[in-house]
Amino acid sequence: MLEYNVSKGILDSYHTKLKSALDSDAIIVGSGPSGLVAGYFLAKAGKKVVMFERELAPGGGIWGGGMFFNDVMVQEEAATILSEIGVELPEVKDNFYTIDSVYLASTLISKAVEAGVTLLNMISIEDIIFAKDESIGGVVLNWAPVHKEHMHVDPLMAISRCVLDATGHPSEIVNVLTRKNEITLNTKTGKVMGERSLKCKKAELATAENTCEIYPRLFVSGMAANGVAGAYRMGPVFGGMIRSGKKVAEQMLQCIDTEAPIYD
Ligand code: 48F
Repeated sequence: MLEYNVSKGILDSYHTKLKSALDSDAIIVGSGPSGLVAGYFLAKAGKKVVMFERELAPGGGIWGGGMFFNDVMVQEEAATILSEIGVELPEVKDNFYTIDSVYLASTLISKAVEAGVTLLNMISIEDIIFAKDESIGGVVLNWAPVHKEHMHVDPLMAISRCVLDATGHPSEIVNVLTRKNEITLNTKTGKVMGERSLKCKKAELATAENTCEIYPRLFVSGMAANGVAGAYRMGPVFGGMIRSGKKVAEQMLQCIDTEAPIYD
């Protein structure tokens, strides 16, 4: 009977979680630093937040530090945000905190989940759903191994008041939106401008600046925001990602408090 109860317990619990995730205030695609910080602040504000992550381990690019040396750098400007979340900071040196990347990833994940984010890993978002007025009304999901194995399996769908593309360098959600539909983005050219090469200082400032509602009810944060806006990359410096996560949460809160999308 123990065998039966273990299996039944997991199935009951997961299906309750997944069914509830089908209708939320905010869907966050990607659980890197910007997505986790955004999720934390949205959930803290009392919103129903669902985060989809295609990998087994949430945390995105935090774990690997720089070239597997598992430390990351965070500037003073982002330190207050980390303290607010409950991340303990080491001593500051030359305006930088060098933070153990395993500690940062695991703490941001646990703080986001404790705040109330429903984090569903091993699920990949492959497309978006349009609401009646052509704003974004949700996402199309499938098990990540279905994509990895190129299986022909139809997906399921989840609706939401707003969606965040926090997929990092590939800006996957914005790219699928523009590839499949003739739409205009909130960028200088109206299109995806593509990521530029590495320029730390400029890229760090640009990450927060480029964080925005890129299309009605679709937001971008972190490297996805820079990739869409034609900005530089920056390597293992994470202050911009953290500031971007907090900024996008504030923008999404305003969107959530407007009228809900209407569906056909
Ligand atoms: O890349 P990632 O860590 O995003 P970020 O918040 O942070 C970037 C930094 O890690 C680093 C950097 C800092 O200086 O440049 O690269 O912009 O995390 C993105 C997460 O999204 C997941 C992916 O597995 C990763 O964990 N992801 C990407 N596409 C999808 C996805 C998708 N279609 N569905 C679900 N998850």
